[in-house]
Amino acid sequence: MATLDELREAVVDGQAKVAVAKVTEALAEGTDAGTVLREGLIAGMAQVGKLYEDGEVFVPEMLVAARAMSAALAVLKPHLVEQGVASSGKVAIGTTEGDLHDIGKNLVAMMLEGSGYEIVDLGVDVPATKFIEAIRDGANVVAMSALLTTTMTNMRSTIAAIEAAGLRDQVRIVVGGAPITKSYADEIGADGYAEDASGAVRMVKEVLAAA
Ligand code: B1M
Repeated sequence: MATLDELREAVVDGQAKVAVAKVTEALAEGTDAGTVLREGLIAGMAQVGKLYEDGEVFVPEMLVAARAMSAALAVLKPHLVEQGVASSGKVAIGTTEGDLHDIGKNLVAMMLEGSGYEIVDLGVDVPATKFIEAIRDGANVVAMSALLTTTMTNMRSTIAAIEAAGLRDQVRIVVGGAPITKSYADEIGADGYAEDASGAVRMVKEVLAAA
């Protein structure tokens, strides 16, 4: 079986050590980091999501798969640097209030960090007050991630809270996550939307250039 198939399987089975070994092996074979990410890790996680939807796995299995993915991502991180991106921003990033999914957010944070941006990682389940605090501490970009249809609405209330605090013109706001679309981002008054982590790097660069 090809290394990327084995990697995908290790994520689905939640085998962190095997996933780490397979990432190392794939890189040693000369597979580029983006391919390892997309065709190994993200493809494995997508499979877990499908199995969960079909009632074939449950929350504990999703959790161990997520741990395997995070362990493998840590090994991949130094190889995921976007090249040639201008860096002049302090990005406060977090998953919206009520949302505990952090793999996509971590990936976005790591790509931005690799591109030279200063990252303030606020973690998961982040209330608007924490984003506001980060803006007052000098963040000029707020990056919000949401994976649940029930928590994506907290992006709108966070933007409203930033506005109410009189800070909206000091900060660019970018959003993303599986249920988010460009039209939703426009509707809630975000400055940018990206579908994936590489897109987020391009988006942050664009919104800062337009500021
Ligand atoms: Co959850 N979960 N989960 N889960 N989980 C989903 C999201 C779900 C789609 C599964 C399903 O039903 N098929 C579903 C949501 C349904 C919905 O809202 N419509 C779901 C559910 C229902 C739940 C619970 C409610 C389950 C329960 O308890 N009954 C619960 C909620 C907990 C909570 O948050 N309050 C829950 C819990 C969990 C675990 C804790 C077990 C675990 C998360 C562990 C962790 O993150 N540390 C988990 C997992 C692993 C998933 C799936 C399987 C995988 C998510 C993931 O990490 N994907 C997911 C199914 C799926 O996505 N197919 C699912 C890989 C990651 C790289 O992709 O996060 O999409 P993603 O990030 C991408 C892009 O979206 C984008 O870039 C990333 C890289 O390409 N992106 C951005 C993300 N943020 C961005 C920000 C940007 C720009 C781009 O700019 C700022």
